[in-house]
Amino acid sequence: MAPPARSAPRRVALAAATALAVGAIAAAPAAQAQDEEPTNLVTNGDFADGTNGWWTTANLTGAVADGEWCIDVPGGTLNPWDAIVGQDNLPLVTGESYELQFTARASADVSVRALVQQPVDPWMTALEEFPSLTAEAQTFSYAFTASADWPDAQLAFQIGRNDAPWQLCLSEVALLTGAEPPVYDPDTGPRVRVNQVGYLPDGPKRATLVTESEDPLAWQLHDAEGALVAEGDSAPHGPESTSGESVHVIDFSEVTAAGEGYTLTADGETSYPFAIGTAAYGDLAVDALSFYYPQRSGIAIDDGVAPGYGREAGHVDVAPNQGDGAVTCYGGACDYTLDVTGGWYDAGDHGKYVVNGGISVAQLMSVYERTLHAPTGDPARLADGTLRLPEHGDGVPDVLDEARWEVEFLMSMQVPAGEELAGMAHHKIHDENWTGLPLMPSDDPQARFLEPPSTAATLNLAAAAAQAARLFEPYDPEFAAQALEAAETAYAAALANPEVYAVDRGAGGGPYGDNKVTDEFYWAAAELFLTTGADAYEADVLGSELHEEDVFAASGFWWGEVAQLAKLDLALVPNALPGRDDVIAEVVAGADVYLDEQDASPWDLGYGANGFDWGSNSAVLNRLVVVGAAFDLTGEARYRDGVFAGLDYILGRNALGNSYVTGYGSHFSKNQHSRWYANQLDPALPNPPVGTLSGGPNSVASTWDPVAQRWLTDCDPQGCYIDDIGSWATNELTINWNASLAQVASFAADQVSAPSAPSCQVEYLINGQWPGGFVAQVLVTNTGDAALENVTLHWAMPTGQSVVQSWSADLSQEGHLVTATEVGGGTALSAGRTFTFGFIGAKDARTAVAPSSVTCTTG
Ligand code: 9MR
Repeated sequence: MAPPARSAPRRVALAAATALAVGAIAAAPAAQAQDEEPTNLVTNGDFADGTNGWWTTANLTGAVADGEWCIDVPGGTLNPWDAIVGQDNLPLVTGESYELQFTARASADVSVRALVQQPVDPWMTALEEFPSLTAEAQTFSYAFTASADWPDAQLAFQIGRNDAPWQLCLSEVALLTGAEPPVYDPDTGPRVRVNQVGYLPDGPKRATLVTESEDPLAWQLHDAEGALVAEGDSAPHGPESTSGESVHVIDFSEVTAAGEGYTLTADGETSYPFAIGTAAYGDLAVDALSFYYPQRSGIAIDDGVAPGYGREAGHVDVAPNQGDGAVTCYGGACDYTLDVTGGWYDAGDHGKYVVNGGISVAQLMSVYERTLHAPTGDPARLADGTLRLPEHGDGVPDVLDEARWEVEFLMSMQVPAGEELAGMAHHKIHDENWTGLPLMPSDDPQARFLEPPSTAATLNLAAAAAQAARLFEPYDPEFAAQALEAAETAYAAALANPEVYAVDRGAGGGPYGDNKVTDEFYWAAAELFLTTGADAYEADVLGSELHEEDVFAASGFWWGEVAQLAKLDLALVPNALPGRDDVIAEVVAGADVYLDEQDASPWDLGYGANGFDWGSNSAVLNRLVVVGAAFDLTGEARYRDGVFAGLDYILGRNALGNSYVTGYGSHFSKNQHSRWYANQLDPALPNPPVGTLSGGPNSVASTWDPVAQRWLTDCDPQGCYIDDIGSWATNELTINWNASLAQVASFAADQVSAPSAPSCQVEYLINGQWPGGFVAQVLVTNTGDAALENVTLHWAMPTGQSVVQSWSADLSQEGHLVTATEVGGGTALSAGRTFTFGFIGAKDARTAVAPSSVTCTTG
């Protein structure tokens, strides 16, 4: 990456830094003195004059000796800012670079927070660092460039948040003008960029070579033993805008032999190792879904279930938590309280937001629902006992257990009957003010409040609870009925209050504002239609202005744009909507657009032509969800291949050579912004669990967070990312982003083996229906040359239908899945022959439809 372009800095002599900021970042090298001397803005930084010029919070005492100020810090404080030493009135000038230097030692190993910031709310920071102090004195040195004129900036060392008392000794503090601007020089690894996890054996295999060469370059693929497996020439592409690099594409798709530890060499560089094989995708699906359990609020996390992540329950009514058991509205806006314990923490913060909870849990439920209906779907991968969560043995697929944790929370956010806006959902619940890092959920001392209800949140609840109702029906009909009632009440309340928009008071939690809710109305109507088949919801689906609109062309889906979720489910979940084929065609056409954009990119990255948004990795993955849906709908291999090629970018084939999934690949994100996976700030805390997605590059990040502001001032979009816990705008973890990863990983995990015996062809006919019933006929034909033994069929029963009585096969149902055995009386199906069986089914008022796919197994 090119160094930031700036007006010529004044050159100064600085003492060499002996301690550096995080990982890949190095402060700019000390420059030679030229004409201008640096000014030290700090008064009495050598403590020659005692503590003159300095202030502390009232809980600190100290003494100066030999130019060192030693301060006794009390234990038992929770926030970094519960104990501060500082100095005010430091004038900062826009565009000027400064160097903060100090020497510090501590009686215990602690990390503190060093800030140069506004002295008043909103306390915007020009510099935020977390130096780790030890008994040995270390000199720290941090450069930054001011992006605003602050005549009265504050230097603050926040030293609270420790259980035990300790002593800090500070000396030689200086804030020098005329510093070299900081340079971000991330470790991008080998210039041969590959998917560091694995390529589909019979799928596309491409790598991207970063090189200035204009001519094709020779490449060699070696196996783990170093044997040459294949070779060829790269295809020059030239400059590419999202990366700011000149690149070539290397295509080794011809190699199909599965194996671990392959490497690709070109232009004198050898890639990180990778597999040809999909084994890792099964693990990735499990890990991406197991991310949610330690993200749960209101329950102790069992270390035996999630090793390394055990912790006390967060936000139950145990001090210092004030608890989510009886939460009232901010500013006394209501006279009731709600028990909103449970749910998932949204992200690295302790807030719980209905809008984002809704899309996240919907995507998780769709992971499960896809396995029911897609031809390659394998529900066994998500069965009871498959994920790292505590509800094993309850007979319910684990992914549904996890989803229920959130759906119940969403339902608890509903305004009670009899109150104003009854049936609406409160937009969010979070702390009065933002908490600091690190802070375990169980240590949060703040009051928490319900924020006002909104139409968007209400419709998110309606959509998610409606989907839950159809998925829980066979496992827990009582809960399914409760969820449906909550969904229908919410939908009615939203119709009665269609323009109640979230108001953000700008403190303590994310905004999640959304003033366009036609898409949420459409989504909720679609889910309610799919679950109930009711005419009123069908009419609302067909009547939505979005039903006729191409909702795929403009952008992918995300928490603020959910119309695609409606179309995806209308296309994928069996139903009798008039004109459903048009919806299916629209999904496929949307996938074609995404795929065309992806194919045009030398990174197979079909995203980012207009810059990279907050959570760009989720945007990339959500587009792949659409491409995967096109595969499920058409069976055309190019869509499946597109999903895998698109995953390359997430897993390391990118400008930074970084896999954005913790624990996957050779070089991966691991310092995501989180108050409790805050290992970067406190070695006693863990990094995020394996399978955690980072938000990813954000090309306007520098307008948002202080770390991005400091380091990402001159980045090309793909490079606007830093694996630093302080960069919430590029490197947070969230429930919605991991849901995107879970959907794509689960799709990938299902492509390992063909689920149907290839020569077994099934036709499923509904031969007649009447109020309350239907008759179905199933024909199984052996299109191959050899006899098929023990033909067994599986399908998911469409919502609203059940088997009553069958003939010429035995039908049994478990969960949603019907299994037909003894087909043809259990005899072998000879080549070219057909078996037929049939059944009478019961149905609700809607038209009975065939399942989306029927799987045939033999042998
Ligand atoms: O993901 C959200 C992104 O789309 C918004 O642009 C951004 C600013 O409003 O907020 C993001 O969501 C954050 C939320 O507000 C608070 N919890 C952490 C979320 C991820 O950074």
